[in-house]
Amino acid sequence: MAGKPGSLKGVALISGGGADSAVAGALHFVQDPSSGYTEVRGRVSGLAPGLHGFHIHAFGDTTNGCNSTGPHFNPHNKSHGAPVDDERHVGDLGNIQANKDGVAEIFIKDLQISLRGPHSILGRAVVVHADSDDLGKGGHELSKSTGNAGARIGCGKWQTLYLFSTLSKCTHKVSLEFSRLFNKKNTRAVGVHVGIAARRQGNSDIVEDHTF
Ligand SMILES: [Cu+2]
Ligand SMILES: [Zn+2]
Repeated sequence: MAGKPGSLKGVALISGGGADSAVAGALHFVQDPSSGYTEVRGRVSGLAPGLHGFHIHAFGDTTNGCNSTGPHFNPHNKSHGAPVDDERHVGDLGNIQANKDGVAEIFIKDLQISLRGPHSILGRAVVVHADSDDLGKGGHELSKSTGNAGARIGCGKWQTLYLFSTLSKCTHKVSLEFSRLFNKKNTRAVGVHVGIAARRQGNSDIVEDHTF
């Protein structure tokens, strides 16, 4: 899907809520223009082993850490649920599972989150929680609103510079290369390097090169 003409793409970098948090990750979102499915791929590290609630929250505002990202993105005024439920927030992506090393490999395909249109998730925030999301079925007073997934331990928002739509009528092949930049202890992503290459007739020219 990644190379399909017209695909919409987004990248969100996840970092921890607190200064000493080790939670870090990068997530790639690609939406197929014909089926509407959005694929989420990536990894988040620095987690406790086990399940962690994973959502799109309403606001791409991290000025007060993950707490300023607001509630789950819910443009249709529904109750919290599982990704497979009809009754769910658009932002309900369920849980991600960290292995014994605290690393969660993520691969999700979802039809409700979209990178375009009036209910686009772009500009909002991706949030990882301390606890598992009960998918609305835990019987807790918070089950129907948050899945009772506990503290927000990591979050990230999209950077508009990373967003582009593959040109469908262009004779160039455009590709993006991302690499993450880490702090000295290698525990926290502090930036990303992006190279944008346009290829024509077998020649590759880096046309843009950015570090954020
Ligand atoms: Cu959440
Ligand atoms: Zn929800």
